Amino acid sequence: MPDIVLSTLNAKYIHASFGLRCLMANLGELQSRAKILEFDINQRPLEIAETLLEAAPKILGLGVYVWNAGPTLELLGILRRLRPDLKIVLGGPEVSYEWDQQPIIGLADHVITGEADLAFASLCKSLLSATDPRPPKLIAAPVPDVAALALPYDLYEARDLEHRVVYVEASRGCPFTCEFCLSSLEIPVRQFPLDPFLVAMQQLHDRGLRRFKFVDRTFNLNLATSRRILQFFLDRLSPELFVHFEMIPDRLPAELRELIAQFPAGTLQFEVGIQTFDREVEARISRRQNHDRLADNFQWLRQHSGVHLHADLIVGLPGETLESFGRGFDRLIHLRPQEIQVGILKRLRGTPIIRHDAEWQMIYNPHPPYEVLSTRTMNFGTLARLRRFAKFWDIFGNSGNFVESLPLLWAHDSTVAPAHIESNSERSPIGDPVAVVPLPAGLSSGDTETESPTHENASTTGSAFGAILAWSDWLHAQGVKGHGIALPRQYELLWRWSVEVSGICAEVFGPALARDYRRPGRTDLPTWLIPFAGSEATLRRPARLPLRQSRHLGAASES
Ligand code: B12
Ligand code: SF4
Repeated sequence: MPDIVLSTLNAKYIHASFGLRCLMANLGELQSRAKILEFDINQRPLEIAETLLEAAPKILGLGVYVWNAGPTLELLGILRRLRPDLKIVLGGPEVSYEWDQQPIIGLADHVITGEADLAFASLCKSLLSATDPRPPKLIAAPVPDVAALALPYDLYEARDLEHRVVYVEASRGCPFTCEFCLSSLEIPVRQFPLDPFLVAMQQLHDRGLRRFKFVDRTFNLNLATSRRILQFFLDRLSPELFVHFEMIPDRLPAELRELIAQFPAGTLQFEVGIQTFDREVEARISRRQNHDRLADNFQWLRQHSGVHLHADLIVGLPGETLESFGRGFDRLIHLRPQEIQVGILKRLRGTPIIRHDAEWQMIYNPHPPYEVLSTRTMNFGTLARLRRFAKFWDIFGNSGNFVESLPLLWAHDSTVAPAHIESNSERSPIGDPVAVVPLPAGLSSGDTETESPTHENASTTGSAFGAILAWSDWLHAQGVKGHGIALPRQYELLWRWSVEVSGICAEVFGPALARDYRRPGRTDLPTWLIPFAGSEATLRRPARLPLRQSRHLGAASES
């Protein structure tokens, strides 16, 4: 039986906890007396408690994050009652700030705030030795010298390497000060010594790992380090290799471009935070970015590299309006990232964004993940609408399932067959409720979804944002929920909205939709789409990459 159990509830099974492995790696001689037991938030606290109690540890260390704060509180309630003698130690970003307001703290024996790689080991030593005086309940971990830390990579097991997202880090901290982000508090930036780090990457590679996910906040900060890491992977190219980095968007000097350009399409993924394009909002939340350089870098990446670009925008920042967010979304669409993640602002514990609460009437949900509910410039209804927009955009835009057909929703009239425009002078731009084309034979009429879309956004009609918002409003009006929509139904819904309701030409839309359906290598086709199938061979996605990325890649390689 282990004396120490390190545990957490990950966001999903596929996410391995990197933080726990860091603590384990630095336990020194106590490591042989410790064990990691990981769970995910879809498991029931009662079942988790059963597994933890079976292990019968003396000390239980639990990693608390915004995604697991609720179930972890429930878990602790159970454990406290059944094992009052168990020493419970909490740590992680969620309990590192504003602990005095959290009921979970009352159930713990000790809380270590900040980076606890070394502090957890010291606490365990004290708790397991009878001689030491009782350590305090609240322990602020001194910022560790990362050069002195033992690296955790050999703690990834074979099943992690095969089935889970494996996180790695070459640096900690961020020099920027975006007020919504916890990393803005983690200054200064500290680099792990590069040689031992690359040795560890080599060992992971030797063990078969081909998908590396870097958690560094700003990978492209230190040019020399970024270059060496990129060169490391360039020297180990293989069809399965996939490397994810988080980048700042306005820094991509020639020395980095030269290496990036050498990677085959789909090998690199860059997650690029844009968050907002509104100058005033940016200044208000202390975020600095150069828009011209950002646009130039995006254009270069799309034209000269095969990098999969995943860009982030935030809804609900103080002072952001529906219109300013829409303009930002359209601007980003023009920069052509393969994915745009639309996230709702969260008021993370410890972040300075709260200084705007009074002036911008920021109201947040009191429960994790503390999403914004209403602001002076976006009321509850608007935010609810944008939350749906984000979900539907993810299903229909980011999924890569509709790369050819979806843009027709906001495309110009040039995409409509000229003969059709002439024969239907009533046809208006996207959003007009003109049902002009009958259902293709075989498409079940099922629940009739031919109501008019809402038209609150005349000002945004014609833009990608306006088009997707109108589509999202319509889906909502049909009672469609933003999850669990079977793929054939997605195709059917998109057809109905585009052709029946919005009046897009069926002869243009049908073939595009059929090609989208077949792009990932599907050989079948819904019967109602068969008339539009054409004779071209089925388009196959490259099988080696994660599904989403490969669908986008399939589309890019055809254009
Ligand atoms: C990987 C990751 C994820 C993964 C999940 C990983 C998992 N295990 O399940 C995914 C991609 C799903 C994810 C999602 C989200 N994430 Co995230 N994510 C990260 C990321 C990039 C890396 C975490 C990591 O490994 N860090 C490196 C390790 C070394 O640091 P660490 O985990 O903090 O661990 C140290 C300390 O916290 C402490 N510690 C940790 N565990 C324990 C346990 C004990 C007992 C002790 C004593 C100490 C301790 O010691 C560790 C070593 O120093 C961080 C940013 C970052 N770079 O840290 C954000 C971060 C953790 N995420 C964050 C957020 C806000 C989110 C989202 C809400 C974002 C969103 N979509 O809006 C979602 C929520 C998902 C959901 N379902 O609700 C915040 C967390 C805020 C909070 N209070 O928890 C972070 C810090 C980003 C930020 N800068 O704001 N995320
Ligand atoms: S949003 Fe990105 S750049 Fe800004 S503080 Fe957070 S990690 Fe750093």
